[in-house]
Amino acid sequence: MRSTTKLALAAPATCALIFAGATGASADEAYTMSLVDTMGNNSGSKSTAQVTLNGDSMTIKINGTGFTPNSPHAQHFHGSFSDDKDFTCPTSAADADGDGQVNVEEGLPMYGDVMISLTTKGDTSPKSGLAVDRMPVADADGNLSYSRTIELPEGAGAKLRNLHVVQHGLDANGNDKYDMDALGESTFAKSLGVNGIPEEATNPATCGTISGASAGAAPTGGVETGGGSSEGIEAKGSLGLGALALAGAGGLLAFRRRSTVNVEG
Ligand SMILES: [Cu+2]
Repeated sequence: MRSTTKLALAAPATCALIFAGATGASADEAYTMSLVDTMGNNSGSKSTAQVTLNGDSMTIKINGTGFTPNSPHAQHFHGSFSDDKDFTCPTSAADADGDGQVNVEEGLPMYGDVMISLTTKGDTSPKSGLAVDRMPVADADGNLSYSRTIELPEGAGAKLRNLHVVQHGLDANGNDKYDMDALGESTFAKSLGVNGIPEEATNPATCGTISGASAGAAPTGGVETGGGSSEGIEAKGSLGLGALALAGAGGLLAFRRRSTVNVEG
């Protein structure tokens, strides 16, 4: 009887610790994200992303396979820092023109604009969304590896759970390179004034949500698949075709005070 009482008393303390971790108040937060082809784009790519947050300092490590070899792969956190948006990873339902590929324009209403550009060096704002010269390059075997610590805009760390990672670039016709023969020219790049970019280079290859990631200060081997569900998906916002070129992060920093905290554990 007595030990039962002790157990009951112990529970709230455990909850409090988890809560502190989830808010980033006293400990690093860590997430292991599974990035997969939720779009049905036959990219053949998949990655695991490990994100560690300490306030607004984020360390992200991505390791993936099945990428277009010797080619750059743009990668971003997409979505919205706002709590009242429901952006998430697109499914094949986003393929509006039915060509078997969810391209950038078709994906944007579901996955939202670029919030953070996961470049290898220099600027990480949305302005660097198409900075392919600073994006990771897959090796000759199609393996991609990326690691960087990024100082996020003030307050962004607490809102990172609202975002998801998208990696771009696939090889639709299996000739180990980006070319016009498979899918033609990227209408998205063209809309931003950049001509001659193959659609293969800009189409999304993988996506994964933080909210669907396994959380905890010490990530275990268990990896959940990220965001393949169509539940709760709603096409919100404008197409925002100029989004990648959008003015700086300044406009993104009007964070609302968080009213609820999602606790996993
Ligand atoms: Cu992106």
